[in-house]
Amino acid sequence: MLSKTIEKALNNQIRIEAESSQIYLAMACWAEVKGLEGIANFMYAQSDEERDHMLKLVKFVNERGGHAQISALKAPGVTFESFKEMFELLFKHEVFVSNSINELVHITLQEKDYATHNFLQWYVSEQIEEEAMARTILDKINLIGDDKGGLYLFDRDIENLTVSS
Ligand code: OFO
Repeated sequence: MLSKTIEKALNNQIRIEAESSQIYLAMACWAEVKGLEGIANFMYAQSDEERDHMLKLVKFVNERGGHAQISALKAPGVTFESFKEMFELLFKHEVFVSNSINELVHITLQEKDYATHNFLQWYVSEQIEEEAMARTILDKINLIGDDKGGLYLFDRDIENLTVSS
């Protein structure tokens, strides 16, 4: 059974994962209208993954005697200065999510909720992977700089960057 404190903290994370999905969906749309199909597909997949992260939390909260809250979401930014800016925002957002998961893990220890603590370990590992992936992408984008040909090749190759869900 979840304590009210844990239920509230998990519901907050549900909203963050839902907002992450929207943020990446907006990035996918921007890349698509710019004609960069590979980046768009990659971001659509990221958006789907974030929705899965949200659903996993929703099910956990409901199964543990809580009630998952489906709340209003903050609208994401829909345009970007450049792909570099877009991927910088993605990286920053993943770091923000990692901090939020860490805080959640901290609360479970304070509350002595070891079941939720155990459940959250999957998110801890996932964030390590996602931060690493975002950093790899940023490194590549920084190498490319303003080179259009480089961006074209990057767009072709980005779908091969595999991420687990
Ligand atoms: Fe939900 O993993 Fe990224 O943010």
